[in-house]
Amino acid sequence: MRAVLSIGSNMDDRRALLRRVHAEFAAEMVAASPVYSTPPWGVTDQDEFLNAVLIVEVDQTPLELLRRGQRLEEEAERVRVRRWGPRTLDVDVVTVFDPEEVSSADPVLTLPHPRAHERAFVLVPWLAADPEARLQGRPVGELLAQLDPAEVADIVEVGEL
Ligand code: A4P
Ligand code: MG
Repeated sequence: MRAVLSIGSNMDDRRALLRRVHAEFAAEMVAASPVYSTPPWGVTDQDEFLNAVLIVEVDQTPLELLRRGQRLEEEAERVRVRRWGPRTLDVDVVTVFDPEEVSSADPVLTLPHPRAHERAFVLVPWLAADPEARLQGRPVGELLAQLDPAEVADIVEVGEL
């Protein structure tokens, strides 16, 4: 199956933490976005994030992929303090194609990720990694056009992964 992963960090050596995820999936990588500096979304009194999107082709189930991401979070010594709060590493599964796009309302793994469509820090990198990207049939560029332009303009490219 093909999966879109959103990775983010706003603590410690952020770029090195994102690179660790990239290294984990190196052999399965279809495309990777550049790295973006992004203002915190949700809880705003915290440091800026670095975010990126990876598109991977894995021989795993969606749940196995989620667990693999969570293992990387644990290896980054992520501590869950509060929802949407500061974190060394977050690995979210944005959506999965197997070969059709998978839908799941399971709270353990909701697909597509329920907030992906409203997050410029997910959509901007995803579109950079895949100009043809679609979420539930809708072009990602179209979803981006519906967001606050100021929010989109705040997603600033800061080099390669
Ligand atoms: N879960 C369900 N569906 C998924 C999915 N598609 N991908 C469950 C990943 N996890 C999924 O996540 C809580 C639970 O969601 C997990 O047990 C998993 O089974 P968590 O990572 O433990 O907690 P969290 O990340 O604090 O909560 P949440 O709601 O996942 O937060 P988000 O939505 O990940 O937001 N601002 C910027 N600029 N950049 C960011 O990367 N990230 C967040 C976190 C907030 N603000 C941000 C950023
Ligand atoms: Mg998360």
